[in-house]
Amino acid sequence: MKKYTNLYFGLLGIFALVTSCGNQGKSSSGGALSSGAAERVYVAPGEYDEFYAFFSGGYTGNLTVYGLPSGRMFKEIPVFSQFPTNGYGYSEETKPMLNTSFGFVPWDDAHHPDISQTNGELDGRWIFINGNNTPRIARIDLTTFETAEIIEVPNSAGNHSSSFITENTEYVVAGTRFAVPVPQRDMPIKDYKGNFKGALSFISVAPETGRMDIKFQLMMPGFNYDLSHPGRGKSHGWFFFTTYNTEEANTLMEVNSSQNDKDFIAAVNWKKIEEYVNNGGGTIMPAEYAHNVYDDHTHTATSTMKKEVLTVDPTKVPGAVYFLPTPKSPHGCDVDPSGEYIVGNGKLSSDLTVHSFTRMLEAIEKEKFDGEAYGIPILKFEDVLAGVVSQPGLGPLHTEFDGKGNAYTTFFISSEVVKWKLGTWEVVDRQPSYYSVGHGMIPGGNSQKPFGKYYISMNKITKDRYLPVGPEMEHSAQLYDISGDKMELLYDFPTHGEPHYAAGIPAEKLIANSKKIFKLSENKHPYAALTANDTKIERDGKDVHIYMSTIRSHFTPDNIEGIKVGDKVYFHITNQEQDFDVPHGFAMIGATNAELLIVPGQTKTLLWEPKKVGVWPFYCTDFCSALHQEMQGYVRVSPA
Ligand code: CUK
Ligand code: CUA
Repeated sequence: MKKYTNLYFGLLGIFALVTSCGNQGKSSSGGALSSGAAERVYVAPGEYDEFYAFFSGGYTGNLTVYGLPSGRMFKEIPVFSQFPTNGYGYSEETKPMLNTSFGFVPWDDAHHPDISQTNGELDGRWIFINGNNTPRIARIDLTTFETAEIIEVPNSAGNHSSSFITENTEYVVAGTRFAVPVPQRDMPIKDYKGNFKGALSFISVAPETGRMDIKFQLMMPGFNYDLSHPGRGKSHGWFFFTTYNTEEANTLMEVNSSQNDKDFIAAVNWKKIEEYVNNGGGTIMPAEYAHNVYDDHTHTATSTMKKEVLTVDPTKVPGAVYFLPTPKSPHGCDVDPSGEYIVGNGKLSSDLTVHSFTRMLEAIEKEKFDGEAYGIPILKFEDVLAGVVSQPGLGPLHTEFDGKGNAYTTFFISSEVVKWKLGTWEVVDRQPSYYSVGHGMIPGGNSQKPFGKYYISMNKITKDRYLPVGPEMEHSAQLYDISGDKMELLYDFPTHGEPHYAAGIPAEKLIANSKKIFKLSENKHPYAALTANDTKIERDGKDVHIYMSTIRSHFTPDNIEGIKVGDKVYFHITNQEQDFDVPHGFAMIGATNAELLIVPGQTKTLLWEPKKVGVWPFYCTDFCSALHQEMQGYVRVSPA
């Protein structure tokens, strides 16, 4: 115990050293900047980037879209958070997206995006991302770049080992970081050990629509499930999860959860469990969770509260789950493109551990076990080990693959990216990162076919890389060219929120299916004003529905009378434009629901509850035409 505590504090000391060198005034690129770097990131005006990169926003709850190699930010896609820029989470149509069993939760902590795949290759249809805090998984439609669906994950807390997907997008997986009582109940915290559960949720994705549904929850022992990765190729059908806190400590975690020499990677044969549940296995449990779906034709989300979930006890399905001992609180869990190697990065280990899928199967076949934990067989470390990358750096976190036999592991404490060879385990290159890198990303790095041209490091500490902007800096990404033998640092660019991970895809795979216009003729919104004749005002008790249209450069109607203090006024605004990229905005004085941004063909609704008598203006917030400043109107509010 002593030993590891010392190692841990020793590492912290080195971390302080490494990060403090950023304080010495002027930054340096580290001397590794290659010649011609500028040319290789330069995308001329009017030209397009080669890749899209989707960065998680961390505590912004959103996703940001960047181009590579330019590092230009194209868009922020609202997912789990209210977004004043376009009224997401404020408009009546989008509020249901943020509904949960805890009520309306307009925020989350989004960590890991993953792009859908077909036959182990990126297909660019959807991107999934997890909400850690109030456990949720979102699906974003990559034809519209809009959040299409959010499903809450019950019996779970700290939905961290998500949202990774299997090679035909059969499942998106969600694993709980915090073990919790299942079902939730009033019980002493000290009774954690042996009583809390770690739910691993397998959420099926419908092949055509992408619609998510929790197929089953595997009720694992109460460890912390940190990260996960699907098997692929030969290991398709398996999923791997790193665990820490196999000590099952519930207090003073930084000491008490770091006692064991090895924690586990849990290998889950989901095909076997799928078969088991398809044959009627498992137990249906009451569980409340929201399922929110956005419809592109009504332009409206609906939220349904589900009442039960199918759970599976892993000890009831022989051969379904094994534990692979892995040193020192492994964080990242990454499977290489061939599906053979499972890399477990022990945060507090000085070596990288690589397991072999083939050896794992052989050991299982021979039933060579080293005891069990809660009825789950533990394999022998030596029997599943493929190799060790010896002393590559300090504080390994995450590994990416270039598809050319190389792996790239981030080291938080020694603040660097280390390139090493699969099979020989030798370190072949290293580059410093500025500073303290978390994840790295290679476009397609989670698939069988990575595009090994660029590597992005997502750095936790920015310090002196940009002009100071007060005590809080945006985070920083760095772009490396990895097409040659050595990594070359090309470029720094700031990122928004706290990107934990990113997913990249060749631009050409998305451009072909990109949607530019919602057709007015396909608008099925119940309050749409599709033609000039459809605009009207309807009163129903205190509710007033205004069917309003907008087209350059006026609102219809633009003078509204007959409204009283205490009314609920719904402005249902249809943008009748049918040109690409001509949105109109709508803002009302004193409205607490932010504003709307209505794209062509769409209808969106702002609820306004007038509090004061008077004549109150509204206007278009998006500079849409030469007569944008004329896009305005008045509402007369009379006493109740
Ligand atoms: S975690 Cu953040 S650096 Cu959420 Cu993927 Cu490792
Ligand atoms: Cu419409 Cu400005």
